[in-house]
Amino acid sequence: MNTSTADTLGFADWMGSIQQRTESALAGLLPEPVISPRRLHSAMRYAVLGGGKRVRALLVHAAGELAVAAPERLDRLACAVEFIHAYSLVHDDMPCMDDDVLRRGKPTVHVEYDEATALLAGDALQTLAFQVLTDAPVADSVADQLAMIGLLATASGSRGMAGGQAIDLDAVGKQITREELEFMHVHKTGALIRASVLLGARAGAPIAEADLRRLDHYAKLVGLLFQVVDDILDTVADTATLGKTAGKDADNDKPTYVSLLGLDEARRLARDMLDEAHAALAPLGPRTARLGALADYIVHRTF
Ligand code: GRG
Repeated sequence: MNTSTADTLGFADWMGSIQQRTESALAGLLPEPVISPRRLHSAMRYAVLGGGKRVRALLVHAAGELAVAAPERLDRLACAVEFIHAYSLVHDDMPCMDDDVLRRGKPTVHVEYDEATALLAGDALQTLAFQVLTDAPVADSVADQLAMIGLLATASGSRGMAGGQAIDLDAVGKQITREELEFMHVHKTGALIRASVLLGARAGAPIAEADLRRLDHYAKLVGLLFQVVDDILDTVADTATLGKTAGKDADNDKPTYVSLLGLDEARRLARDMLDEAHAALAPLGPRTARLGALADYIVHRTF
């Protein structure tokens, strides 16, 4: 699908087509399971393929369309972000962290394979994410491409997602303030979502600084919004719908937006943040319709 075809699609069809092309791109970039070490390659494919909403890939493409970026570049960026995301889920589910047995409606990687394989599959997915960003152009200059690789590294590392996960583990069983909860989620969940938007936006024609700041504000809100809704769903949805164990946060005595604010206030916060996300996009005009629709989807999703 080229960009002009993408322009003519309604949101649901566009979303389906990006999810499909992301699945194919991921399958093409992952090592085949017949290549040695077979068990590790099989576990990597199991962790990544055949599940997941591909929210981060959708954000890469929606932001990339704004910059009229080549769809092939966006596929590569979307895959890099989805590989990092998949690695984080594999490690998060392990007994040393959340100790969960169900993910995307199937047994978690350490249950289906074993703990050592899950650890290695996560490690290898993380490095594969960076390898795919060095194998082909995703920007107009090498300097821009290096900056984009740096952006993903920062978003994934100790000052981004991994740091947020460390704060999350430390918060178990503790009373924390709303500011501390927000700080944790801006890093744990928000950093990679924010990176998805910024990478897409930087893959094509230059976008004015002021517009990039607006997109960044939108991305920060959407990252946090994603987590507020995740906390609500963890409370109100069932395991079959979520494809992961419901009520896990309360069981693990983890502070969440629902435990801190209550369900009604958490829902109100999600509505307010959604309004603010739309307001951040408004000055950029109708070109941001898909980013706006994605924010709506993130709030109204059921899993
Ligand atoms: C292990 C370094 C490291 C980090 C783990 C992201 C994360 C940090 C842990 C995941 C735990 C969790 C359930 C966080 C809530 C938000 C979140 C990332 C949910 C899962 O993302 P979705 O809903 O998953 O986009 P799919 O399966 O649709 O891709």
